Amino acid sequence: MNCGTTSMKSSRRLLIGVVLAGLVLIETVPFARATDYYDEPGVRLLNQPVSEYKARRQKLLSGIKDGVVLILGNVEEETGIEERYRQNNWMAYLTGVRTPGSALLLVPQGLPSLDGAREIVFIPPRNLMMERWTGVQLAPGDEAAKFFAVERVLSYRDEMWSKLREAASLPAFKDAEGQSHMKLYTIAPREPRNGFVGEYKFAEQARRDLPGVEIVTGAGSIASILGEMRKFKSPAEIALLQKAIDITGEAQHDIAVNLKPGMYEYEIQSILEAAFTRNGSERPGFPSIVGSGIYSTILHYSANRKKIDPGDLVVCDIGAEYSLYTADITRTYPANGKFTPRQREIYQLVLDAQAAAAAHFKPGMDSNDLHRFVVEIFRMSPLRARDVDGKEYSMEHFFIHSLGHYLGMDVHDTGDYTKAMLPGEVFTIEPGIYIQTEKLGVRIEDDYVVMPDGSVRKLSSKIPSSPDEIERIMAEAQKRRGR
Ligand SMILES: [Mn+2]
Repeated sequence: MNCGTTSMKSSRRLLIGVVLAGLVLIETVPFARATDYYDEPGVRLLNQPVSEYKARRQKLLSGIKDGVVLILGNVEEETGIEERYRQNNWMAYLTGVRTPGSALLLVPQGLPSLDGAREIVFIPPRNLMMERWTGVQLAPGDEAAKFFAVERVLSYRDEMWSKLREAASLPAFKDAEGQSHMKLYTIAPREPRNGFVGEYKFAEQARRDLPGVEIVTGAGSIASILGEMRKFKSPAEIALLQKAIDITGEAQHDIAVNLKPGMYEYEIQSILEAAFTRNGSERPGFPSIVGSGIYSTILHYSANRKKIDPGDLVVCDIGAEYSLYTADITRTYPANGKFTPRQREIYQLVLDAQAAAAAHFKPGMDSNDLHRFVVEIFRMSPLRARDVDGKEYSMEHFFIHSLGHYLGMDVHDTGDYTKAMLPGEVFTIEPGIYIQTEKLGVRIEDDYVVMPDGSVRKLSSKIPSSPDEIERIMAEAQKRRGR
């Protein structure tokens, strides 16, 4: 964002003035209809059936008897100037609601409803002056309730606090002295951290304004219940992940046909992220890693500033996000289109280890079982390399991270890694070997789902990873470029 900085600043000042003027106009305005532009699929609600969201809310509540649940959505900072708005994963998972500044209040069965409602979404009231800047907003009310498939959509935040006070004063929560002992289950950090400041402040205010109410945020609270729920992907979620993976495949293809020595890593980044955007991805699910030469051995290198040299390997660890679900696919390319014999033997070992791990999976295993299996494969290999200490080691010495992770709305998705992996869980297998003394790093990462029969299916099987095929694709592209 280089040009236009000055005008951006003055329009921000203007915006603040307009917002103040607009406050007097905040009220329910009747004419936001289904024909408004933001009603395109995937713009207002995420791309899943509302029945999915409802089922998740019911499942969450099935274990809660002694209180209510309040989930806060993300607010839009600086009206879209600082960064693009993204709903947080908890709110998105339970409602699909994308509206900035929203919240969800849930009352379990067995407790009295709040004026007939157990599922209430709060969204900001419409503000006509603001809408000139942010677009038409859905108003709280019956129409929004129908869209979101909840019983009420009320006004954030005044009505949220009045509903919380109403819940706390239910007779079911009161002791003989009339003091409320309601539990309020929410997701909030102990300290205000990046991205969770609103949640932290909410918990603080709840402690202050709702006397006697116990705010439950710690371990064993809804964050861990929801975290375990999020591990299992429904067919609708797997379809979104598949879309994210396919887009990432397009990006890997564009890397393979454009990569050549003399380019900068950031040029490759721009090519792959263009493929993301062109194919409907909203953003990269995590910072794109394009690491060449020595940086192929640095795991979370994402500066992407180096010039790519002819003999380099280039590790490209990337993932498109689609409707808030992210892929995570790594390919390693020879910069000049051909692996050296040394690069190829390391590459083949990593590729074989990945295939062996997927084939080795059996129901009841956890991710650690697969990790140990791959460590053993590397240990048994006859290959050797020297580390920076001058000593020679077998290959498991150069495999320094864990074999994989759950994948979903977070790239390192939620859930307990010590538990056996079950059908519907999506995870990565990404063995890697990183030999700094040879500036040689290889990582190959694909995305898998556990099938109902307990086998493992590779969701990214269409994205080439065999060294022969990578060399063939790169050679054909070089021929087309005329060299
Ligand atoms: Mn990964």
